[in-house]
Amino acid sequence: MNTPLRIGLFASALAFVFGTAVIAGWAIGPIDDEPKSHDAGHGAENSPSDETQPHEHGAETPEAAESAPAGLSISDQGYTLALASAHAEAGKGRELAFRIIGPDATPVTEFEVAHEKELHLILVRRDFTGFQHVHPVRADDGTWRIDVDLTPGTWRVFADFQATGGPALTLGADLHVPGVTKHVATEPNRAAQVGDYEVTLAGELAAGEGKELRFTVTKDGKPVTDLQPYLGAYGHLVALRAGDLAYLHAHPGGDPSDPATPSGPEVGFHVTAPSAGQYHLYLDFQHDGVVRTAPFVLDVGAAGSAPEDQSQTPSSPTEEESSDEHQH
Ligand SMILES: [Cu+2]
Repeated sequence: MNTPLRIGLFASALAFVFGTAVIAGWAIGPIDDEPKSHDAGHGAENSPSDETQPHEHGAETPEAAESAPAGLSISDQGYTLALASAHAEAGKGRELAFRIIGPDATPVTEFEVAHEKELHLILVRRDFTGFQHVHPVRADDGTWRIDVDLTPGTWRVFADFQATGGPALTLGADLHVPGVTKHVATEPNRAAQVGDYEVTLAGELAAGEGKELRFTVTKDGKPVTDLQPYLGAYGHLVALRAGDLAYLHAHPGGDPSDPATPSGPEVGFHVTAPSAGQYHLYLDFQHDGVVRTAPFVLDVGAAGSAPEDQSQTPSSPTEEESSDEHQH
C-alpha cells in the first residue's frame, strides 16, 4: 500500500475541503454574548491559595456557580470554536482541524499555556462510549490540527483554552461521524479496569456543593505509589453531565515537583457538580510512561442529600459490552 501517496491525496483533498470551509464555516463573526466573568477551563487558576488545594475549573467563585456550566456553548464571550467540518470519517489517522475565532472575527493565534499546553481538546462520544484527551498542534494562522481515531456516532468536541488577554473558556461543538452505532446502556460504577490497573472511586458529589472525590490506583492488586506527572499533575479529571455533556475539568491539589505531594495510590479532586443527575467521569493518569483513562459513572443527588454509598457496586458492564474502547 502506498501510504505516502494516500496521505498526500488525503491531505490535498482535505486542503480543498478546508479551503471551502474557511469561507463557509469560518466566516463566523463573534456572537455577541453578554460578557460574563465566569472562569472555566485550564487557565482559571491564578489564586495562590488554590495551589495547595484540589481545585476545579468552572465553578470556583459564587458568580461562576450561578452561570451556565462550561462546554455547552460553541461561542462564548466573543470566542467561537469553528470546526473545519462538522463531519469526520471513522477510523484511525483522520485529521481534525479547527480554529478559535476571536472577538475581532479573526483566528486567535496567541494563547496562554495551562498545564503545559495552549489548548486541551477533549472528544467524547455523546453516548459516552468514546473519550479522547489530545493536544492539537497550532499553525501560525491559528489553525489547530490533530489526528484522531473516532468511532461512528455524534461526538462532542471540547476546546479548553485561554486566549491571551481573554477569559479561560471551554467551548463545545458537535462532530458527526457516519456509520452504524449501537446503543449502550450505562450504569453507575465505582471501579474501572484499565489494562492491568484497577481504579476505584470513593466520595460523593452533591449539587452545588464542593465535594472531594478520591481515586485509588492499583496494579495487579498492589497500590501504585509512583504515579508520574502528566501535564503537571498526577491526575486530570473530566466530568460530563449525562444529557447535555456540561463540562468540568479538575486537577488534584499539590505540585508533583513538591516531594510532599504523594504520587499515589490516591489522587483527590475537589469537584462541584452543577446539578443533580448522572455524571460520567474520566480520570487520566500516567504510570510506566503510559497515560491511561479510567471511566466512571456517578449519580449525584440534590444538595445535602448524598445518595446511598455505592462503593460495593461492581464495575459497570458497559465496559465489557461496548465494542468501543475508551480511548486515549
Ligand atoms: Cu490536555
